[in-house]
Amino acid sequence: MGDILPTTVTIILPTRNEEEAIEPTIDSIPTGWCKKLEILVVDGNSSDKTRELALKKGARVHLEDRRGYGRAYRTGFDIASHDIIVTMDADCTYPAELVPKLVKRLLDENLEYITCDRLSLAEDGSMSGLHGFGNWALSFTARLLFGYGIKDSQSGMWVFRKSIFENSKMRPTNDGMPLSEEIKLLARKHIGKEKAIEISVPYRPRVGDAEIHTWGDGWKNFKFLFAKRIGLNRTKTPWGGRDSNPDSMNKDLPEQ
Ligand SMILES: Nc1nc2c(ncn2[C@@H]2O[C@H](COP(=O)(O)OP(=O)(O)OP(=O)(O)O)[C@@H](O)[C@H]2O)c(=O)[nH]1
Ligand SMILES: [Mg+2]
Repeated sequence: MGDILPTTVTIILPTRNEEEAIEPTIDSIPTGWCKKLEILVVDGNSSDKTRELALKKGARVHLEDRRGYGRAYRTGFDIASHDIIVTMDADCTYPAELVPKLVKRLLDENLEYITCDRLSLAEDGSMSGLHGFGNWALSFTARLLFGYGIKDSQSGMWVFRKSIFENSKMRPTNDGMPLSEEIKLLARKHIGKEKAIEISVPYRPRVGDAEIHTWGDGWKNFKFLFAKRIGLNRTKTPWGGRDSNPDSMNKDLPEQ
Protein backbone atom coordinates (compact mmCIF):
# COMPACT_ATOMS: atom_id res chain seq x y z
CA MET A 1 0.00 0.00 0.00
CA GLY A 2 3.03 2.29 0.20
CA ASP A 3 2.30 5.32 2.38
CA ILE A 4 1.67 5.00 6.11
CA LEU A 5 -1.94 5.86 6.94
CA PRO A 6 -2.18 8.94 9.17
CA THR A 7 -4.11 7.21 11.92
CA THR A 8 -3.79 4.86 14.90
CA VAL A 9 -5.58 1.51 15.01
CA THR A 10 -6.59 -1.03 17.68
CA ILE A 11 -7.48 -4.52 16.45
CA ILE A 12 -9.61 -6.30 19.06
CA LEU A 13 -9.58 -10.10 19.19
CA PRO A 14 -11.98 -11.66 21.73
CA THR A 15 -10.70 -15.07 22.80
CA ARG A 16 -11.99 -18.04 24.68
CA ASN A 17 -9.71 -21.08 24.40
CA GLU A 18 -8.18 -20.26 21.01
CA GLU A 19 -4.69 -21.71 21.57
CA GLU A 20 -4.63 -23.34 18.13
CA ALA A 21 -5.60 -20.22 16.22
CA ILE A 22 -4.38 -17.21 18.19
CA GLU A 23 -0.81 -17.24 16.84
CA PRO A 24 -1.70 -17.61 13.13
CA THR A 25 -4.43 -14.98 13.59
CA ILE A 26 -1.95 -12.45 15.00
CA ASP A 27 0.67 -13.40 12.38
CA SER A 28 -1.83 -12.72 9.60
CA ILE A 29 -2.27 -9.06 10.62
CA PRO A 30 -0.10 -6.77 8.45
CA THR A 31 2.19 -4.34 10.31
CA GLY A 32 3.83 -1.02 9.47
CA TRP A 33 0.93 0.52 7.54
CA CYS A 34 -0.46 3.02 10.10
CA LYS A 35 1.06 5.37 12.70
CA LYS A 36 0.45 3.00 15.64
CA LEU A 37 -1.08 -0.47 15.77
CA GLU A 38 -2.36 -2.14 18.95
CA ILE A 39 -3.45 -5.76 18.94
CA LEU A 40 -5.76 -6.12 21.93
CA VAL A 41 -6.73 -9.63 23.00
CA VAL A 42 -9.72 -9.58 25.37
CA ASP A 43 -9.63 -12.99 26.93
CA GLY A 44 -12.64 -14.60 28.61
CA ASN A 45 -10.61 -16.54 31.17
CA SER A 46 -9.31 -19.21 28.77
CA SER A 47 -8.17 -22.40 30.47
CA ASP A 48 -5.67 -23.21 27.71
CA LYS A 49 -2.51 -21.32 26.58
CA THR A 50 -4.30 -18.52 24.67
CA ARG A 51 -3.11 -15.61 26.83
CA GLU A 52 0.46 -16.86 27.07
CA LEU A 53 0.73 -17.34 23.29
CA ALA A 54 -0.84 -13.93 22.57
CA LEU A 55 1.67 -12.24 24.88
CA LYS A 56 4.55 -14.01 23.16
CA LYS A 57 3.31 -12.57 19.87
CA GLY A 58 3.49 -9.06 21.34
CA ALA A 59 -0.25 -8.47 21.79
CA ARG A 60 -1.73 -6.52 24.69
CA VAL A 61 -3.78 -9.00 26.72
CA HIS A 62 -6.71 -7.93 28.88
CA LEU A 63 -8.43 -10.46 31.11
CA GLU A 64 -12.23 -10.06 31.19
CA ASP A 65 -13.52 -12.96 33.24
CA ARG A 66 -17.18 -12.07 32.77
CA ARG A 67 -18.33 -14.53 30.12
CA GLY A 68 -19.68 -13.64 26.72
CA TYR A 69 -18.64 -12.46 23.26
CA GLY A 70 -20.56 -9.21 23.70
CA ARG A 71 -19.12 -8.66 27.15
CA ALA A 72 -15.58 -8.98 25.75
CA TYR A 73 -16.32 -6.31 23.13
CA ARG A 74 -18.11 -3.97 25.57
CA THR A 75 -14.87 -3.98 27.53
CA GLY A 76 -12.52 -3.88 24.53
CA PHE A 77 -14.31 -0.92 22.88
CA ASP A 78 -13.86 1.15 26.02
CA ILE A 79 -10.20 0.32 26.73
CA ALA A 80 -8.91 0.35 23.13
CA SER A 81 -6.01 2.84 22.99
CA HIS A 82 -6.42 4.06 19.42
CA ASP A 83 -8.73 6.06 17.13
CA ILE A 84 -9.89 3.34 14.76
CA ILE A 85 -11.13 -0.05 15.98
CA VAL A 86 -11.09 -3.22 13.90
CA THR A 87 -12.67 -6.45 15.17
CA MET A 88 -12.18 -10.08 14.15
CA ASP A 89 -12.59 -13.54 15.65
CA ALA A 90 -9.31 -15.10 16.80
CA ASP A 91 -9.90 -18.19 14.66
CA CYS A 92 -8.36 -17.36 11.23
CA THR A 93 -11.78 -17.00 9.57
CA TYR A 94 -11.62 -13.30 8.64
CA PRO A 95 -9.23 -11.77 6.05
CA ALA A 96 -6.75 -9.87 8.24
CA GLU A 97 -4.72 -9.02 5.14
CA LEU A 98 -7.51 -6.64 4.07
CA VAL A 99 -7.41 -4.55 7.27
CA PRO A 100 -5.13 -1.79 5.86
CA LYS A 101 -7.36 -1.45 2.76
CA LEU A 102 -10.51 -1.31 4.88
CA VAL A 103 -9.08 1.35 7.19
CA LYS A 104 -7.92 3.34 4.15
CA ARG A 105 -11.42 3.21 2.72
CA LEU A 106 -12.91 4.41 6.03
CA LEU A 107 -10.54 7.39 5.94
CA ASP A 108 -10.70 8.15 2.20
CA GLU A 109 -14.51 8.07 2.08
CA ASN A 110 -14.89 9.74 5.46
CA LEU A 111 -16.99 6.86 6.78
CA GLU A 112 -17.81 6.12 10.42
CA TYR A 113 -18.49 2.39 10.34
CA ILE A 114 -17.94 -0.56 8.00
CA THR A 115 -19.35 -4.05 8.56
CA CYS A 116 -17.93 -6.90 6.48
CA ASP A 117 -20.45 -9.26 4.89
CA ARG A 118 -19.24 -12.90 4.81
CA LEU A 119 -22.19 -14.51 3.09
CA SER A 120 -21.46 -13.39 -0.48
CA LEU A 121 -17.81 -14.55 -0.63
CA ALA A 122 -17.70 -17.39 1.95
CA GLU A 123 -15.15 -20.04 0.93
CA ASP A 124 -15.99 -23.76 0.80
CA GLY A 125 -16.11 -25.33 4.26
CA SER A 126 -16.23 -22.01 6.14
CA MET A 127 -19.83 -22.52 7.29
CA SER A 128 -21.72 -25.74 7.87
CA GLY A 129 -25.11 -26.01 6.14
CA LEU A 130 -26.82 -25.37 9.46
CA HIS A 131 -24.72 -22.29 10.25
CA GLY A 132 -25.21 -20.97 6.73
CA PHE A 133 -28.97 -21.37 7.05
CA GLY A 134 -28.99 -19.88 10.57
CA ASN A 135 -27.00 -16.86 9.40
CA TRP A 136 -29.33 -16.33 6.48
CA ALA A 137 -32.47 -16.74 8.63
CA LEU A 138 -31.21 -14.31 11.29
CA SER A 139 -30.12 -11.78 8.69
CA PHE A 140 -33.47 -12.09 6.89
CA THR A 141 -35.42 -11.63 10.15
CA ALA A 142 -33.35 -8.57 11.08
CA ARG A 143 -34.02 -7.01 7.65
CA LEU A 144 -37.72 -7.77 8.00
CA LEU A 145 -38.04 -6.35 11.51
CA PHE A 146 -35.82 -3.30 11.10
CA GLY A 147 -35.66 -2.67 7.35
CA TYR A 148 -32.02 -1.68 7.72
CA GLY A 149 -30.73 -3.51 4.64
CA ILE A 150 -27.74 -5.41 6.08
CA LYS A 151 -26.93 -8.69 4.27
CA ASP A 152 -24.96 -10.39 7.05
CA SER A 153 -26.25 -9.54 10.52
CA GLN A 154 -23.84 -11.97 12.23
CA SER A 155 -20.49 -10.86 10.81
CA GLY A 156 -17.85 -10.24 13.47
CA MET A 157 -15.59 -8.00 11.37
CA TRP A 158 -16.18 -4.26 11.73
CA VAL A 159 -13.97 -1.24 11.08
CA PHE A 160 -15.01 2.00 12.74
CA ARG A 161 -13.98 5.15 14.56
CA LYS A 162 -13.81 4.78 18.33
CA SER A 163 -15.50 8.18 18.57
CA ILE A 164 -18.86 6.63 17.55
CA PHE A 165 -19.28 5.65 21.21
CA GLU A 166 -19.22 9.30 22.31
CA ASN A 167 -22.92 9.07 21.47
CA SER A 168 -24.09 6.80 24.30
CA LYS A 169 -26.94 5.52 22.10
CA MET A 170 -24.29 3.87 19.93
CA ARG A 171 -23.07 1.68 22.80
CA PRO A 172 -24.30 -1.90 22.41
CA THR A 173 -25.96 -3.46 25.46
CA ASN A 174 -25.84 -7.23 24.84
CA ASP A 175 -23.18 -9.35 26.53
CA GLY A 176 -23.62 -12.37 24.25
CA MET A 177 -23.48 -13.18 20.53
CA PRO A 178 -26.42 -10.79 19.76
CA LEU A 179 -24.02 -7.84 20.19
CA SER A 180 -23.00 -8.53 16.61
CA GLU A 181 -26.45 -7.81 15.17
CA GLU A 182 -27.03 -5.04 17.72
CA ILE A 183 -24.02 -2.94 16.69
CA LYS A 184 -25.10 -3.02 13.04
CA LEU A 185 -28.66 -2.00 13.89
CA LEU A 186 -27.35 0.87 16.01
CA ALA A 187 -24.93 1.99 13.31
CA ARG A 188 -27.63 2.15 10.64
CA LYS A 189 -30.04 3.88 13.03
CA HIS A 190 -27.72 6.48 14.57
CA ILE A 191 -25.06 6.96 11.89
CA GLY A 192 -27.10 6.24 8.76
CA LYS A 193 -26.63 4.43 5.46
CA GLU A 194 -24.23 6.94 3.93
CA LYS A 195 -21.56 6.67 6.64
CA ALA A 196 -22.26 3.15 7.98
CA ILE A 197 -21.76 0.78 5.07
CA GLU A 198 -21.51 -2.95 4.42
CA ILE A 199 -18.93 -4.47 2.08
CA SER A 200 -18.24 -8.10 1.16
CA VAL A 201 -15.06 -9.93 2.21
CA PRO A 202 -13.89 -13.57 2.03
CA TYR A 203 -14.60 -15.88 4.97
CA ARG A 204 -12.52 -18.99 5.67
CA PRO A 205 -12.77 -22.28 7.56
CA ARG A 206 -12.11 -21.99 11.27
CA VAL A 207 -8.88 -23.16 12.94
CA GLY A 208 -9.58 -24.87 16.30
CA ASP A 209 -12.89 -25.88 17.83
CA ALA A 210 -15.68 -23.35 18.35
CA GLU A 211 -17.43 -23.01 21.69
CA ILE A 212 -20.54 -21.67 19.98
CA HIS A 213 -23.77 -23.51 20.81
CA THR A 214 -25.51 -23.47 17.47
CA TRP A 215 -29.10 -23.85 18.66
CA GLY A 216 -28.71 -21.97 21.95
CA ASP A 217 -26.92 -18.99 20.40
CA GLY A 218 -29.21 -18.99 17.37
CA TRP A 219 -32.25 -18.81 19.64
CA LYS A 220 -30.74 -16.02 21.76
CA ASN A 221 -30.08 -14.05 18.57
CA PHE A 222 -33.71 -14.41 17.47
CA LYS A 223 -35.01 -13.50 20.93
CA PHE A 224 -32.79 -10.42 20.98
CA LEU A 225 -34.15 -9.21 17.63
CA PHE A 226 -37.77 -9.44 18.78
CA ALA A 227 -37.03 -7.96 22.22
CA LYS A 228 -35.15 -5.07 20.60
CA ARG A 229 -37.98 -4.48 18.12
CA ILE A 230 -40.45 -3.95 20.96
CA GLY A 231 -37.94 -2.14 23.16
CA LEU A 232 -37.58 -4.86 25.79
CA ASN A 233 -33.85 -5.56 25.52
CA ARG A 234 -32.05 -5.02 28.82
CA THR A 235 -28.46 -4.31 29.82
CA LYS A 236 -27.12 -6.70 32.46
CA THR A 237 -23.65 -5.21 33.02
CA PRO A 238 -22.37 -1.65 32.61
CA TRP A 239 -20.40 -0.37 29.62
CA GLY A 240 -16.60 -0.66 29.79
CA GLY A 241 -13.93 -2.67 31.55
CA ARG A 242 -13.53 -2.92 35.31
CA ASP A 243 -10.50 -1.29 36.92
CA SER A 244 -9.78 -4.63 38.59
CA ASN A 245 -9.41 -6.49 35.26
CA PRO A 246 -5.76 -7.53 34.83
CA ASP A 247 -4.08 -6.10 31.71
CA SER A 248 -0.60 -6.76 30.37
CA MET A 249 -0.30 -3.01 29.72
CA ASN A 250 -0.48 -2.44 33.51
CA LYS A 251 1.82 -5.43 34.06
CA ASP A 252 -0.67 -7.13 36.39
CA LEU A 253 -1.70 -10.04 34.17
CA PRO A 254 -1.18 -13.28 36.11
CA GLU A 255 0.81 -16.09 34.49
CA GLN A 256 -1.28 -18.69 32.72
N1 LIG B 1 -13.50 -13.07 25.69
C1 LIG B 1 -14.38 -13.95 25.19
N2 LIG B 1 -14.30 -14.34 23.90
C2 LIG B 1 -15.21 -15.22 23.44
C3 LIG B 1 -16.24 -15.75 24.25
N3 LIG B 1 -17.00 -16.60 23.49
C4 LIG B 1 -16.43 -16.62 22.25
N4 LIG B 1 -15.35 -15.80 22.22
C5 LIG B 1 -14.46 -15.50 21.09
O1 LIG B 1 -15.23 -14.77 20.17
C6 LIG B 1 -14.92 -15.12 18.83
C7 LIG B 1 -16.19 -15.62 18.15
O2 LIG B 1 -16.58 -16.88 18.66
P1 LIG B 1 -16.69 -18.15 17.71
O3 LIG B 1 -16.63 -19.36 18.59
O4 LIG B 1 -15.67 -18.05 16.63
O5 LIG B 1 -18.16 -17.98 17.16
P2 LIG B 1 -18.63 -18.07 15.65
O6 LIG B 1 -17.69 -17.32 14.76
O7 LIG B 1 -20.05 -17.68 15.62
O8 LIG B 1 -18.50 -19.63 15.35
P3 LIG B 1 -17.57 -20.32 14.22
O9 LIG B 1 -18.26 -20.01 12.92
O10 LIG B 1 -17.58 -21.77 14.54
O11 LIG B 1 -16.21 -19.70 14.30
C8 LIG B 1 -13.79 -16.16 18.92
O12 LIG B 1 -12.54 -15.52 18.74
C9 LIG B 1 -13.96 -16.73 20.33
O13 LIG B 1 -12.75 -17.21 20.88
C10 LIG B 1 -16.30 -15.32 25.63
O14 LIG B 1 -17.16 -15.72 26.41
N5 LIG B 1 -15.37 -14.41 26.03
MG1 LIG C 1 -15.61 -17.58 14.58
